[in-house]
Amino acid sequence: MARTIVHIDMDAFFAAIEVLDNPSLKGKPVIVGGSTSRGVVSTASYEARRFGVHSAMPIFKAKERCPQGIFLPVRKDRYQEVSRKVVDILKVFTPLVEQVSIDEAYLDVTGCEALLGGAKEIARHIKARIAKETGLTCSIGIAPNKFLAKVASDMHKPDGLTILSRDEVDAFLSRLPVEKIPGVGKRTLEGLRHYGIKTVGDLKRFHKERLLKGFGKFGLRLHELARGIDDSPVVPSREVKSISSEETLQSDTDDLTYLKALVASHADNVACRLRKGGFNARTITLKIKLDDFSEMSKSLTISHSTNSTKIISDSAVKLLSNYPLRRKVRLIGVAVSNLEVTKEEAQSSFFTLRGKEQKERKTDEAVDEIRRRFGGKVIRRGRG
Ligand code: TTP
Ligand code: MG
Repeated sequence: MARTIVHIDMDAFFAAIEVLDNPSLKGKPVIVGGSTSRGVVSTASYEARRFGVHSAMPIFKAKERCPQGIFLPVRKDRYQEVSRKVVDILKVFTPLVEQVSIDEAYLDVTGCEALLGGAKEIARHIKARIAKETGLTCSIGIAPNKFLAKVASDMHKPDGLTILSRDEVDAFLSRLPVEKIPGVGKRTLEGLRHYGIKTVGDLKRFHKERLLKGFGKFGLRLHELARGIDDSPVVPSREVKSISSEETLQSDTDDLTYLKALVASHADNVACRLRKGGFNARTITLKIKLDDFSEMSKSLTISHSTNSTKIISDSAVKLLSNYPLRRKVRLIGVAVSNLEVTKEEAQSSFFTLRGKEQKERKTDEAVDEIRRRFGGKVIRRGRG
C-alpha cells in the first residue's frame, strides 16, 4: 500500500534555541559549540553559515572565518527539553512518531489525509503548531518512504516544505548528489567517486554486483535507494517504562541463601542501568517462576525514588524473605518501574545524605566507574 511519510528536521536547532532564549541575538551569527578553543562547532545560525561556519568545524577555525560571531556553550538540558516538547506536539497528529535524533523525527500519516487534509495541509498544521508552541521553525519533507522524506526535508531549509509524489521521484533522484543519501559518509563517497558515480542517477546505472563487491551489504541498499525503494517502517519510539534483569537457573533450587545472592546481583544490574540512563525508580518488583511453571511477582513502592544498589537490593531481598516458597525456583529476577528522570538537585544533594548513605553512594559511583572502564562483568556485587 502506498504510504505517506513525513520527515521533520528543526532548523539550526541549538542556535535557534539560543536566539529564542535571548531575542537580542536575532539576525546575528550565533555559533554554539565546545567552550574551549580546542572544541568543535555543534551548529551555527544561518547568518553564521554565510561565513562558511558549519557543524564539526574546530572553534578556532570558526573564529577565523567569523570573528564577529557570538560563540555560546552547549546547553544540552535546555535543548532536550525543547526536543521533548516538539515530539509531544508531533504525537498529537499520530502515535506513529519515530524520533531519530534530538531534532528530527518521522511520522507515518498514511490514511490520515481524510482526517487532516492533504499532505500540504498536514505539513502546514505541524509547522504552525510547532511555531506557536515553541517559537521555532522546522523543515518538512513528505514522500512515499523514509529515505525520500528525509532527503526532501533537506531541500528547502530553513522553514522548508517539500512534497514528493511517486511520479516525481525518478526525476528528483537522477540529479541528486550521492552525498545527500543518508549513510553515505566520507569513505563511501570516495569509493563512489572512484567509480565515477556523482549523482543518484549515475548510481542507478551502476551494476548491482559491483556495488555489492565494492560496498558489501550497504551496496545493496544503495542499489535500492537509487530506485527510490525503502521499505523500512516508522517504528514509534517507546518510552522506557521499566528496567528488569532475570535469569533461568541451571537447576531448580530452594536454597534461600543462594536465591538471595542472585536477587542482590539482579538488583545491582538494574540499579546500575538506572544510574546509566539517568533515572530513579520507586517501585521494586521480585519475579519468580516455580518448577511447576507457575509465576508470581511481588512489588513494593518506596516513598523516595532511588537508584541505589543497596536500597533496591535490600527491598528485593525483603520481598523474597517474606514470600513462603512452596516449591523449587526455576527463574528469578528483579524489575524496577515508576521511573523518574534523576533531578540535578537529587544528584548534587550528596552533602545532605547521612554518613552511611554517602558511603553507599560513593561505592555505587566507584563500581560504575570500574564497569565503565573495564566492562560490566569485572565486579559482581555481594550483599553487604
Ligand atoms: P542538524 O539537524 O544536523 O543541524 P541543525 O538543526 O543545527 O541545522 P539544520 O537547519 O541544517 O537542520 O543537527 C541538530 C542539532 O544537533 C544541531 O543543532 C546541533 C547538534 N549537532 C552537533 O552537536 N554536532 C554535529 O556535528 C551536528 C551535525 C549536529
Ligand atoms: Mg536540524
